[in-house]
Amino acid sequence: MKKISIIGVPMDLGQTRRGVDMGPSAIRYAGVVERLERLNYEIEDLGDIQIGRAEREQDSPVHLKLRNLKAVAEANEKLAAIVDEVVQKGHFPLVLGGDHSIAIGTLAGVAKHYENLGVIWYDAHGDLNTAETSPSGNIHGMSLAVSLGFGHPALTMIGGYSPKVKPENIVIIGARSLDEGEKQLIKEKGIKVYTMHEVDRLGMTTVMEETIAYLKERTDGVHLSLDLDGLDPHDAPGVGTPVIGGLTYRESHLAMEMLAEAQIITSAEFVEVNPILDERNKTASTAVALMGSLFGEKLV
Ligand code: B3U
Ligand code: MN
Ligand code: MN
Repeated sequence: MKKISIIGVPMDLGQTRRGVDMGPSAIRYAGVVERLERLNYEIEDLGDIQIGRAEREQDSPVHLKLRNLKAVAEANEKLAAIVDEVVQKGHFPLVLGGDHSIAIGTLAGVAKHYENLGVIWYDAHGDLNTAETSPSGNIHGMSLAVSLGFGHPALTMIGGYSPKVKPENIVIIGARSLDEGEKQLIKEKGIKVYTMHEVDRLGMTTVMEETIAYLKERTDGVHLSLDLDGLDPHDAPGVGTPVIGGLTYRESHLAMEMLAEAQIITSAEFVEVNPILDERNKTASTAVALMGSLFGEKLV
């Protein structure tokens, strides 16, 4: 596929640290369009989706358990519709976040085009919480659960259908901070997870070989949802919830290169870039470099 449509989602309402709404801008500033054009893709930048306002506790009875539910749901409905159109016209949707709550909309737009959409969730976290299990009430920690059909119907029913993905079509890579409820869901549903323990034991080459083989055999398209906090904070300091002991810059490039070689990725999003917490736009630059590898950039 030679045409990529970029969609910016300046969402910061799925968590409580300001600044992640400037993620799309920082990623564009780091040269995403030029980088991909050099690889001979035709790039259409659709600009940014409009995000509503933060809500207050007195605005909604569920606010403390599902922060900014209405605004997050509305933005994701819009995102789903745009992503749906992009896929319909045969372009590759590349979504720039914004916090990880936007995966709800991206997946809602993409998943209806596949019988068995695969998902690679590259993240320090599982994002498998529900209002009941979440320690924070932050929706960015719930987006994968929502896409599996677990959570508030205002979120699970975005795009008019649920679920978007099946548990057996998901691979989580880089996990090292999982809440009790998330661990339970992983066990109950048999979700494939490569925590940092497996990455260290097997090495990234084997992790990706296994991931690719696993997804190739059971899916007809694969969405890459890459949370920059999957990387170690040394390499990606500009994120809202850094967790030490993460995936390196080099491991991440290798992962992207292996995905490019396997030609299995049909949509992608890069999320949680927060330029206010960053060091000289390092995290956005890393995101763009990883996109380069994902779209086929070679060292020689
Ligand atoms: N699991 C915690 C923390 C968290 C999830 N995603 C991020 N942080 N980035 C929660 O709030 O659900
Ligand atoms: Mn995440
Ligand atoms: Mn995360």
